Amino acid sequence: SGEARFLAVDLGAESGRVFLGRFDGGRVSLEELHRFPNVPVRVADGLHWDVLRLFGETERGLGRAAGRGVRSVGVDAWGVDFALLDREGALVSNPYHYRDARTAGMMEEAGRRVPREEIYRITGIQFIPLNTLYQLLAMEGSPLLEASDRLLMIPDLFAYWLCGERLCEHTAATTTQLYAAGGGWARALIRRMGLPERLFGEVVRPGTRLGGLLPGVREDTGLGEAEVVAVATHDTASAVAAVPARGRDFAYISSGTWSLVGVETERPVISEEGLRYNFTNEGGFGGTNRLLKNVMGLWLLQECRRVWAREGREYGYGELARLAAEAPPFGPLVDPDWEGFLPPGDMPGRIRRFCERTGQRPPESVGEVVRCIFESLALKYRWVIERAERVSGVRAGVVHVVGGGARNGLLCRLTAEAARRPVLAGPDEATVLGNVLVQAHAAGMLGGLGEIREVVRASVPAEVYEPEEADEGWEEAYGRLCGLVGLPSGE
Ligand code: LFR
Repeated sequence: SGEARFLAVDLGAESGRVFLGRFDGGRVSLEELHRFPNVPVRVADGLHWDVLRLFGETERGLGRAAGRGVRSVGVDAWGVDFALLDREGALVSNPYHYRDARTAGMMEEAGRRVPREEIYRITGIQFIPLNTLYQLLAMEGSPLLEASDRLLMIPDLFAYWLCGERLCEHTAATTTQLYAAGGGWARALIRRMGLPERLFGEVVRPGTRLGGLLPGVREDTGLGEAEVVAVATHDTASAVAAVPARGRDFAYISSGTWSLVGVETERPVISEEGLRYNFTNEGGFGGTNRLLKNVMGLWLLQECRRVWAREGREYGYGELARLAAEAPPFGPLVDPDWEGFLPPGDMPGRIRRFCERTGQRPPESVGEVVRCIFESLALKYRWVIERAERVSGVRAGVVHVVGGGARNGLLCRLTAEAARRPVLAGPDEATVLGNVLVQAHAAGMLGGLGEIREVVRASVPAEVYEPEEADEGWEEAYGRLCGLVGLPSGE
């Protein structure tokens, strides 16, 4: 048949999934083959990802496509985290989780070695404690680092375990804050930070064919001829590639554990204003740039839900949205990006304390807490979108919401109201679609980004949320949110 089949592995902070993607030249469809939880493990030296288990589950998923004529496999995952390999390719230790506390104080330490402005000018990357740079500084003097010969980002590690090639893919490498905004490792910066330069190896562009599966993988999965493709391996890069936009006048929100909010530009935008607002410039497919900010996202809700469940109150996400819809609007607000919300912990308690310290009556019922989270997120989206427009010169006439958050009708509606622009929601599986369609590109079936987006538009209808007429409640709430941004509400 004229249909090509691709396997997409998408590793997220909450779960990993394996999909079979079918592409007939005009439309793409997905079949979920396997889904597994991604549960970090805390041991004496810190919080880790269980990558061996994740790889085992990945192989199980891939095995479900045995005998189905798969052309290639692509892996994407969250950014900034990495594996260290020794010179024979063995994993030196279990990768750390970016929410591990060891990076405390490391942004300041980096600034003592190279001034902040200079780090920004070289890399264009936001200052956020989870970056690879700060994780590596925290490992200074560690015997693990001495034993290491190569650093691979999480998706690079999986590609290596699948096909034996130890290579770094561009979009994931940009998230390290050790990569030059113009492309390539920032070697002088790496040296000035005192980090071992040998760790940083060859970089490939998204859409590069890496080679066939290792014999062991063939045996474990029953997949024969499939090859491995380096897709846009940073999950957010895959998601943005699959935003069903026409033209350039749009903002996007890639909405999952994080909300990545920004615009697309032709090249990195590095300016004083960009630095002041701490915008990041991450690499996209086809040489594009993603000018965006990390907004804390549904993490706030995920952690509340985990804490409530521990107290014996189990809520599904649907139920939480219903309770929030019934709660009164324009109650207390938080800055979702307050540092104190970053680590795992008692999120309902932190939200309560944030409100108390900023002179607001804290939310009480579960519905009020969720409403507070959703309204705070929607207003922070507006804050970021307006500043992204200013910094980039892009006019965001519409906001595309992609990822799991596109299924959250209440949050989409609140976003349209708060941001005073139409929201186009979907696809919810943008990351997987981006992964599959970059493989179709590597197979020679699709040209550039414009064609990829055309396929997404033809395959998945977007849901439209139009904002109502200007609303005083929202304007008042936005003023309050602006007053909270950047306040040190430290615990
Ligand atoms: C989203 C994401 C973000 C990155 C964060 C941490 O899944 O990849 O883009 O900032 O996770 O890696």
